[in-house]
Amino acid sequence: MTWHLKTNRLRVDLAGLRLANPTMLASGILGLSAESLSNTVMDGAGAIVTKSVGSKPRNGYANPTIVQTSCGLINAMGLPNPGINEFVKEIREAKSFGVPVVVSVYGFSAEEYATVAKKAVDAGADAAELNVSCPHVEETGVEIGQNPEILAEVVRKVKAVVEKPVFVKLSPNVANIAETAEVAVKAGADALTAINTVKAMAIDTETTVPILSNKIGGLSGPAIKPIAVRCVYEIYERVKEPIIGCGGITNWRDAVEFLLAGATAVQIGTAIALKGPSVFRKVTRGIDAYLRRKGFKSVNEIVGLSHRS
Ligand code: RRO
Repeated sequence: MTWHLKTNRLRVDLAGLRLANPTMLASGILGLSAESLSNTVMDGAGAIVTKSVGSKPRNGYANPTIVQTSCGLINAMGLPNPGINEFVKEIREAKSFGVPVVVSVYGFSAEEYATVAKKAVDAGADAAELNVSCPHVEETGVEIGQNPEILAEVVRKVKAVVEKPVFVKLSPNVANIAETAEVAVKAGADALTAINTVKAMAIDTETTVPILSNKIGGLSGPAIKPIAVRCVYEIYERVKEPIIGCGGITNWRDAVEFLLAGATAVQIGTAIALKGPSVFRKVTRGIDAYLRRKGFKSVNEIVGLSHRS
């Protein structure tokens, strides 16, 4: 049985997607098999985002691909995925869970992003989230998100072939994230996800060498939450399109902070790895209790509220 707190207070409209509550599974930690997605949905996620998928299968980097630090995780998975042709089966199965399914897409060219996004939507995806922000795979990810011309071309090419909402996941590893957001929106993005991981590394003091096989990876978890809140706040001041907050959310208060900064919904990733999928129902219950305590009738009333002060 899927758990959902059935109240209108928590419903959100995210660029046309209807969510029973504003929590979403972030791309990455889970999301390659329909089975792992299903556990998350049963624990109350309002929507799910899959692991990033590309045009061809990819093994990703050698181990170690993940290291736990005192304030979060650093990963350099290297985009492991089975390729979109294989992945369409998982998308079809995930559709049966009863929540919107967002497929995270990457490519090495604008054409590749468009081809993969179209196949995902044809298989039933309710939206595509363009990963233009992976911090450590060459010629995709942040190399696209940091270049306004290429970013705009990617978004335009995807929008030309996909009739479902297109989200763009932004990198914090840029000089001005609001400017990048504006480029994406002008090219047709329907919503923005902020943020992907922050470039980071860890070194083993005994062996004296970097721990990850790729040496550099992306930091997620509580350490990046204040960075992510600032990014959402800055984007909200610049664009009208909905923002999905992501980065270090572990409890309801973190989620409320993102909503006040301007997020319409929030994505949770690392907290699932650290605390398990029950985090969705705890965050959802906490948001609902906060709204009731403060006298708000809908979660929408607090989106961007911090800007009015
Ligand atoms: O697969 C990864 O190594 C990865 C990706 Br695609 C991403 O977008 N962000 C991240 O931290 N890791």
